[in-house]
Amino acid sequence: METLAKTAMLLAAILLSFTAQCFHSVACSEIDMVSTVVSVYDGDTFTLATGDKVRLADINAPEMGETSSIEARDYLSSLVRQKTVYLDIDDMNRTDKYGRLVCVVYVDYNSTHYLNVNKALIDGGYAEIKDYPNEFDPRSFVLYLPKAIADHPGAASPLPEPVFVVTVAALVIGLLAAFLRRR
Ligand SMILES: [Ca+2]
Ligand SMILES: [Ca+2]
Repeated sequence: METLAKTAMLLAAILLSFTAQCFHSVACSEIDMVSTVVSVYDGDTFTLATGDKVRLADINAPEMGETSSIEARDYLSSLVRQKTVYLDIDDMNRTDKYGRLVCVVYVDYNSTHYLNVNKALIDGGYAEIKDYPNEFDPRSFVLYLPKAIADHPGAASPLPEPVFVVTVAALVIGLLAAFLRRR
């Protein structure tokens, strides 16, 4: 009986951590705002048609005046200027200390995928990873994000539905409680 209870407890713990990961991955690929970019300041900052300034999350491009700063700015400009951008805004702080929206930025890549601009700057060697405290983990960035996942989190997710995982976890915990009561 004790072994069974231990097994059930272990199962419940695994399922709960898996559930947390599901919610995390869903939260990490949401589109919070759609706008157009009117100007690009440097390799990690631009201005939207709404007047809001955006700072790309968890990356660092050279400041203007530093080596390669023009190349980084021009590359970011080629990806976003006068284009529609899909912004995943940081749910933890929303803006940085300068009032800029902290975002993972997506642009249309093709009919099925967005391009992750933050990741494109890293992969192109124009910016480096700087993992600030926010909702994002730059190590989990993928270059091409399926639109189905970003627009309808969970619907086309390769992960099991969070509701299903929660139900199974609740069942396991219920069983565990029943075992403990009978001891
Ligand atoms: Ca967000
Ligand atoms: Ca981070």
